[in-house]
Amino acid sequence: MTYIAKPKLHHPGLPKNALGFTHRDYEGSISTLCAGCGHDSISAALIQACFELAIEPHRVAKLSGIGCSSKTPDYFLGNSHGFNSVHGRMPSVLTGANLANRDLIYLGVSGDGDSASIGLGQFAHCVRRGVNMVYICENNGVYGLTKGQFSATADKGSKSKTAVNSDSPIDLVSLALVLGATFVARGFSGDKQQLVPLIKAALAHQGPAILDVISPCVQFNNSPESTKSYEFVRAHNEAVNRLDFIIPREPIHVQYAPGTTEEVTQHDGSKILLHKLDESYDPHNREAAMTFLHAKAKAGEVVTGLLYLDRDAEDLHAHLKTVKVPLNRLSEKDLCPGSKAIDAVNAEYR
Ligand SMILES: Cc1ncc(C[n+]2csc(CCOP(=O)(O)OP(=O)(O)O)c2C)c(N)n1
Ligand code: SF4
Ligand SMILES: [Mg+2]
Repeated sequence: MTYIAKPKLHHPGLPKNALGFTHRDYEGSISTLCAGCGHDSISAALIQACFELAIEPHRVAKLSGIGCSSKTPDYFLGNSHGFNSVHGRMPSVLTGANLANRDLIYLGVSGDGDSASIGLGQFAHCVRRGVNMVYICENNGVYGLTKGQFSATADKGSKSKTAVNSDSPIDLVSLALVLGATFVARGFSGDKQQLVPLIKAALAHQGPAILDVISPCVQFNNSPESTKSYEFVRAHNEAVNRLDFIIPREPIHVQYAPGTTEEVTQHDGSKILLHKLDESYDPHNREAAMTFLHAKAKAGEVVTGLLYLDRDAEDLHAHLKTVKVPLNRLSEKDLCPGSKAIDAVNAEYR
């Protein structure tokens, strides 16, 4: 319960990360979600990823919309910045915050209703603009918070208590690829081993990192035929790769057979060891990724893993050529160069 504070005390033997923080330092309030909700597993994966990366909590800004999924930022990183925006409007608020202060790590947390229904336009524009962020959609194919209406990712033909969905679903991963996202992945809340390194790699990515995480709702849309249920994903999960994520200061200890593992260096020097489960799958080919996803979806498979990565990604600040100093730290002198400078600029257009 959010009003019950977690005890501050913890076992003195809890492991500490490079900053001397324990896992507890990355937790938040006690969750009010239903027992078994996939969203809680994603919060746990986020806590583990940030603990292992030794991220300073005050450097993270969590932004969300409205929904059970959008409530979750209260349940992790209690010492970080947080902003719960309006339904479907998280991306524009995140974009504004990112433009004002490029020094923070931006974590957008949303749901399938929040992102693919009311917020579809906002989702599209923040991706195509290249905002540097990790965007997690906790995808259960339903409006959980408002009691089970179909969202825009619900399967065609799926049933609620009162209706059958006749609309075609939107696949956020395919959409993110079309829109130019430079890091695209799909995870499953029931597979933390796959999800934690995906989150870590996304956090290190300098650009829009889209993570669609299938996160079953145990109250609604939970039939075995639903492509967002535990049963379905466990039976049809086609993982194309698995990752080990290595931060720049860490040596690589993992042994791997050449040909089956690819070492990918990101802009910040972090390395992704990509263990290929499907050798034919190339996560650097946007067009091939789209074709592959469509073929597998037709065959009833749910593809998970790192689906696309652009190693040379650039973010919105690079596109706009903004200064390296965060804009909110510029002084009046920097922002108002004086009438002579303005006259010179105006003269260029005459
Ligand atoms: C402008 C506006 N329209 C509708 C709502 C009602 N509403 C609240 S949450 C929600 C859907 C949430 O679904 P999703 O984003 O998938 O989150 P989930 O609860 O499934 O995690 C809706 C329609 C609202 N809060 N604001
Ligand atoms: S209604 Fe569904 S999405 Fe919301 S907390 Fe319960 S299980 Fe999770
Ligand atoms: Mg939902």
